[in-house]
Amino acid sequence: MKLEPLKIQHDLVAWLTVAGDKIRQSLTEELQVNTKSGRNDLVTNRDKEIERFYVNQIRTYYPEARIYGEEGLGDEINDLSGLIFFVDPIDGTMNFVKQKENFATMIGVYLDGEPIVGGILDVMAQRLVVGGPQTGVMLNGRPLSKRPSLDIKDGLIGVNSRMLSENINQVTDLIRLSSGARITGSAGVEFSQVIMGKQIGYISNLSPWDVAAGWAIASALNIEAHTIAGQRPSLLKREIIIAGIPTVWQNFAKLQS
Ligand code: 2AM
Ligand code: CA
Ligand code: CA
Ligand code: CA
Repeated sequence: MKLEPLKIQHDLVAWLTVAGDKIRQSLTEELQVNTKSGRNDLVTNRDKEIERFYVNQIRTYYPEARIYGEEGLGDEINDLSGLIFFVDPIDGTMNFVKQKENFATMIGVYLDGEPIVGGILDVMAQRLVVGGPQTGVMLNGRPLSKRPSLDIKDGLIGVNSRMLSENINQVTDLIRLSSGARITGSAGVEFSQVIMGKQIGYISNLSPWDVAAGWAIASALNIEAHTIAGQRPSLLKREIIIAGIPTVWQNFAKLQS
């Protein structure tokens, strides 16, 4: 099989756009909301419908690929071999239910664990970032360049509210060094902020489908992603991820030692 990153990128743009249209059009329809692991971990019928749409598209156009989807309509994934589509149909389901904004739909594509392309659509802002190491990065069709280096004191850092309330020393210390913390409640929107240069970093406890799209796009810019131990994301389990321009990890690691 010949890999064509640009073709995959075009397909992601098409599918994310259709999914975004579907989600916005159905906003006034009744939503069935259920809990998963706890009262703050929600899933709706819309999450499942959109994942089903992506799975159908991927199975049709990339039958050799495997699918790692949050809502379980894809495959069971225990290793990263071959072509894998990581699918998060609605990222920020709590925001989708409560705010009707600040949520994303996203897909990341990897070959043997290496980033190929990712796409994140902020559904209500209609802001689409897409790209990867071989294709470059676009924001709504316009190219984005590498992020300039900034001092830690000159940038905002996104975190998730649970991590802040758990009061992990390194995280609160890092926030104190920065221009401040922002809590959006959607990993996709947070990664987009870093990719667009509106935040220098994002720290959260994330599952593979939360990380895959953002990391694939970010790896085309000078944005890194590390685990607490300084390794690259495993893409196989939930783990704390520190993403950002290099100064974010450098300062985080210094606080650790
Ligand atoms: P989700 O809405 O797709 O589940 C909220 O802080 C962010 O963390 C969202 O991107 C959310 O993705 C993600 N997240 C990951 N695991 C979560 C969990 N167990 N409960 C709530 N949000 C979770
Ligand atoms: Ca979820
Ligand atoms: Ca998610
Ligand atoms: Ca989700």
